[in-house]
Amino acid sequence: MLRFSAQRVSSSSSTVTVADVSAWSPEPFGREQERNTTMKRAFITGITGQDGLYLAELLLSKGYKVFGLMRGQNNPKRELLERVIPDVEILTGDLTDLSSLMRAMSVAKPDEFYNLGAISFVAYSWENAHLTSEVTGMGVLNALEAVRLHTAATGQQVRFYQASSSEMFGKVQTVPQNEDTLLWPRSPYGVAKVYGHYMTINYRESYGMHASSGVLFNHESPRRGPEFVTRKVTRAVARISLGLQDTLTLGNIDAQRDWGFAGDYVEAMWLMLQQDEPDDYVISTGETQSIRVLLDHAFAAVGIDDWTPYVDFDEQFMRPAEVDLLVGDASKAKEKLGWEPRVKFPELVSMMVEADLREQKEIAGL
Ligand code: NAP
Ligand code: F7E
Repeated sequence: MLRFSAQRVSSSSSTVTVADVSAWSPEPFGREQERNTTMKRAFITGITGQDGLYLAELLLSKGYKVFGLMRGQNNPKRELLERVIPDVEILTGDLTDLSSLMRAMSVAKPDEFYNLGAISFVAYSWENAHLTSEVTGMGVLNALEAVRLHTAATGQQVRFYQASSSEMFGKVQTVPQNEDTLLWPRSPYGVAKVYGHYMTINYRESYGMHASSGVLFNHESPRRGPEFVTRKVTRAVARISLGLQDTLTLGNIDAQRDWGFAGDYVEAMWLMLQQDEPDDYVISTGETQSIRVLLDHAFAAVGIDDWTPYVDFDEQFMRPAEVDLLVGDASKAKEKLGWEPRVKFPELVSMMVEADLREQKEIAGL
């Protein structure tokens, strides 16, 4: 194992606590739009994921009847859904099975369809490229077809949101990236997202569907899966500070990402479907940080200034092709949706470390 050497970048003190996170309730962007959504029906694929949970909470708070698609015959996240969002009606199905989506549509009869389901872990997509293409790529076609066929059969108009990704920019052709930046994906996941992105545009242009694509940059939260680098770091930092773990092993810590808070980003999804016209929008903070800076902030949150003794390098976490730098330009979303991110990077990291400290103390009985 190799040790990293720290490149010191300023870290900041924590300002947001876990209590702040659970108390986080969206100040509505555009109250007029909110009043008009009473008793709308929404259908969310990927309901068990980070964004699915935040979006369901947001829509419930706006008075929606929410349906969520859950896959598998005994999904271990059912208990989480029933505890956190008990008012959501769970429907079983899979993005690779069009008939299951059609059946779910006939029950949900949604006004709005949010397609968040995907195999979303980029590193995994090289080892499971075909499956990733089926779920993250072809799954979008199935979702669009389910909407098209449902509308043809019932006459009901359904607005569609596709969870596109900054990973589509890959080997970035401009800095910062906006809606006009050439796509150059660098992973099977990125390629599958490009397919879904253009298929969404194609259904909008071919069938006049109200189909919008949110090109979201990385967004994180205490609900982020532990395989992603932010959560991997904040959980390890919590465990190290509690004496439950000695070191943390990472890959390329020089990569730079534009990290925002998932709670802010699901608002942008909803806003896109409230517009008269469908469109594509970049959603980002406009600020980029390296993983080194993430380490600075996360370790500083538990009072450790020099993280180098705690961080190791392992080749297994390097990727066959890396996305070195992402930074988005969300000015179109600001201008047309009135959307802006509210949680800054230092607050986001503090929020996640605090949540992991609580969770790890509880698990360890401390
Ligand atoms: P996540 O936490 O990984 O959640 C992915 C969801 O997709 C889970 O609910 C998962 O269900 C579901 N899923 C996986 N395979 C499926 C299948 N075959 N059929 C139906 N559902 C399936 O992802 P997230 O962070 O919430 O992201 C939501 C969406 O935004 C994804 O499409 C992701 O690619 C995209 N996105 C995310 C980011 C980000 O930074 N978070 C940025 C840009 C775009 P299980 O729980 O059963 O596995
Ligand atoms: O990696 C580097 C890694 O896995 C971020 C998904 O939500 O955002 C996410 O994809 C960076 C990469 O996220 C480790 O090489 C170093 O450069 O947290 P990540 P991602 O690949 O950016 C996009 C927008 C999505 O759409 C995706 O669905 O961190 N890195 N060492 C590491 N990454 C991980 N996971 N683990 C490491 O040990």
